[in-house]
Amino acid sequence: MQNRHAMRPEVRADFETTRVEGDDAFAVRLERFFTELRDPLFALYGNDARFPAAWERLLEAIASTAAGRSRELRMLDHEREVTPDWLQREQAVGYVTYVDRFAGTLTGVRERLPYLRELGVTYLHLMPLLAARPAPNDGGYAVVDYGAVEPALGTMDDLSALADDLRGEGMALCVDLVLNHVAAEHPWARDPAFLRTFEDRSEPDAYERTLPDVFPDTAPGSFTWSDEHERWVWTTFNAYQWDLDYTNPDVFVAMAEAMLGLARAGVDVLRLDAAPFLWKRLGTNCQNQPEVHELLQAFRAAMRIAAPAVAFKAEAIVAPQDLVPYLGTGKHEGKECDLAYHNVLMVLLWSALASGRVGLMTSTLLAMPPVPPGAGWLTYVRCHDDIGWAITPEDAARVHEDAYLHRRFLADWYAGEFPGSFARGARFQPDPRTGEARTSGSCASLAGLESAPDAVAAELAIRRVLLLYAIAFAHGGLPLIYMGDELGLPNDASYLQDPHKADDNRWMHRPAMDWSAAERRHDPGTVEGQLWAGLRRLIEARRATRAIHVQGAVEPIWTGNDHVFGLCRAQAGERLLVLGNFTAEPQAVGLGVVHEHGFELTEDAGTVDGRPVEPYHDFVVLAPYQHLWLSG
Ligand code: OTU
Repeated sequence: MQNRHAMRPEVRADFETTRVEGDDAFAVRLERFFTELRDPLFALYGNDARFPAAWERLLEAIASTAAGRSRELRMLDHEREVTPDWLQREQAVGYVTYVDRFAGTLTGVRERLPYLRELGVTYLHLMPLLAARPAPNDGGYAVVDYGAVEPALGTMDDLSALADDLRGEGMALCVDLVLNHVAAEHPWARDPAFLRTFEDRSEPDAYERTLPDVFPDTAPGSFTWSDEHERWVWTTFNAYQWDLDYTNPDVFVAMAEAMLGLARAGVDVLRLDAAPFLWKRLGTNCQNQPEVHELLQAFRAAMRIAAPAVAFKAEAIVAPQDLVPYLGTGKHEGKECDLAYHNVLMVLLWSALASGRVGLMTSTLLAMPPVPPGAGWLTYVRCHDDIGWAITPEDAARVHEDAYLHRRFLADWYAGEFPGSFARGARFQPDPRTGEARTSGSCASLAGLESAPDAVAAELAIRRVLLLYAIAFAHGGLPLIYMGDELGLPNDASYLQDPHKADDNRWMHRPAMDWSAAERRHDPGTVEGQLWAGLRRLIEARRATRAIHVQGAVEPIWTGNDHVFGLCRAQAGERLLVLGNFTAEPQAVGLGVVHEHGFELTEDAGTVDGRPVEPYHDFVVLAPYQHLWLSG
């Protein structure tokens, strides 16, 4: 209340007149989060003549969203306000897929829910599903209408019906929201005030001196000439993805309205695509600017007032010191995103698998800044994007390695070009100047399933997949299963036949669901059966282990064996030790290490891996790629 006196007169009036009839909880939320909404917007737009009208529209959109919430959604708002860790619990397991590639349409997804229920999924992330420009559209990341579903996938009503079904199954729905750019064909792109445009090359050239290239190979540069505007348009990604100008308050409000519309449809989590890029500043890489965090706080506050059940997930694939602020640090603590992708863990898992050594992973994870209270990671092994080998000189120096050489090694290894490599991936956006590249490829193919000449090699590949998933499941975070990994789907070359996809090999790891492979999931004699059973064991192990909770302590440990990763978790008096062998040979760890951390080797330590484990003298011996779970 005390902050009210600091408000400008016209804003105080707004505060007192924004009401939702018969909804006292709304009034409480408005008062609680009002300054969290107002302060960043005043800081960004306070002197902009367009702001008063934009602000009024924003408050109207917030109030009408709240007023339109069904009784059921209001109960959900309340439930999540009293259970703020709903995405952090041991039951939480996510699944990520494209609608069309999984089940054709949104209605098709509804019909496939029994499959997800059987797997144990509680969170479903559907890749971009709003109306997009015709291909090429970057897999839907070039939206023409934020208020409509892509017609080939269904309608807004279908989306609501799916959200209802999911809620009935205890599954949350996450949807992509492309914040940074719109399709060149979007109505907003007709208005130069919504875009960053330039009369000539002088400013673009000045910016490009410090701008990295996201797609250097297929979409070099960050500016595209528009005949329509007769100006250069800012295009961070592809030439048809036009960056929005967030210095304009109308852009903020238009995007807030899009968010609130998805909340109205019953969406539970918004994945904020390309969040780092929202604010540009000359002389910088135009990512992670302080204003981005002001914008995210304001979006968050608007949603908390209108529909507090909805959570935010940041898609920011940036260095740890830039990443953790998306979870709310400093003055934004508790006011930004609930979740962010743990890209560093994902990269380190594949690095350890290729090198067979865990020193870099252990030391880099030990150096990670802690997650702010209340927020959590998303942990994952694969996603729809390439893997960028984000290993810094500081990370490498800690284990006396050379970062550049290690990155090159990983790109070579996962392209299947390094001698002895089991991987069958491909280089993505190679940079001929440095010889570096990112990596495309499905989890199974990168882990050696595609190249396996016989059953023994295939078994090792399956074990590699399960080892990576085991660490992602234990680490602390909401773990995500990328569609197809549960069945070992290999690379898919069919994108090469599609002229709108052929130049983007990320499509090789975006296969269509193979439902005939899925039918083999209960047959233990098949690859599908082994992977399915392995993931089911992991999901059950999570559910039974309270120390898995995201708010629990996460402590990587040195095991005394450079091939075996160790991770301690602790929460509410319960503890977990996970050990993982990253090589194809048996590896021993001294029992002293286990005891020193307060654990005993129990007979059931191998249950989650599915293979027994026995002590050998003063050691525990892990089979190739075996992982052990010890409770304490
Ligand atoms: C995201 O990725 C999506 O995940 C991609 O599939 C899209 O192509 C892209 O946005 C454009 O919408 O650079 O290489 O720090 O890493 O936003 C992928 C965030 C990307 C960026 C991320 C981007």
